[in-house]
Amino acid sequence: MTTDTLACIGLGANLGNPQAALRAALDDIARLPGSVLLATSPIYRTAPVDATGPDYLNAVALLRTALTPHALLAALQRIEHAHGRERSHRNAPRTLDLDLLLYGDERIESPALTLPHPRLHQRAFVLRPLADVMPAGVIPGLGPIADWLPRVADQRIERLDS
Ligand code: A4P
Ligand code: MG
Repeated sequence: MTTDTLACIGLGANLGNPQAALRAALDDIARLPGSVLLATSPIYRTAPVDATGPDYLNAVALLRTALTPHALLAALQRIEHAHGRERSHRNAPRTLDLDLLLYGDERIESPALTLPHPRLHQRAFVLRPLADVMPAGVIPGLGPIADWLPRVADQRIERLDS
């Protein structure tokens, strides 16, 4: 068995205690079977994109994993549920949202799992923390992360102090 696929997970929360939710989720991600947490980005405060409600806190985790992409997504959904996530409608405010952003150079297009995450290159709240953990990273089919960052410069995002 190899544990050689790099995967990136996007974390977001804008209800309850978002900072506590992100930290607890990072602890859970660090304990995923067959996986090693390699890096976590700083936490950022971000303006809601395509959504209303309070500002979000967002971060990205980089791991090396032996889980398949579908098994990893299922594990992330279990973590969301454990943190009280309720899906009322798409883009609804949430206590915790975990998205599988990248899984190696895998490209998948299905409703249950699309890779790379279809909207990641349009969003500063993903691209900034993604560039922190993978400065030289490339989005399969789209090119270097660093090339997309200037295109989202109009989206409000600030690094949390603590
Ligand atoms: N799904 C397909 N591909 C993936 C993937 N790569 N990762 C499916 C995760 N899930 C994936 O997701 C809906 C379905 O997408 C799931 O059944 C899964 O099988 P969801 O998490 O239930 O619903 P959602 O999060 O409301 O929708 P979605 O499409 O994930 O929305 P986004 O794109 O995550 O946007 N603004 C700021 N500042 N920060 C945020 O974090 N987040 C959103 C949500 C909107 N605006 C935001 C933020
Ligand atoms: Mg989501």
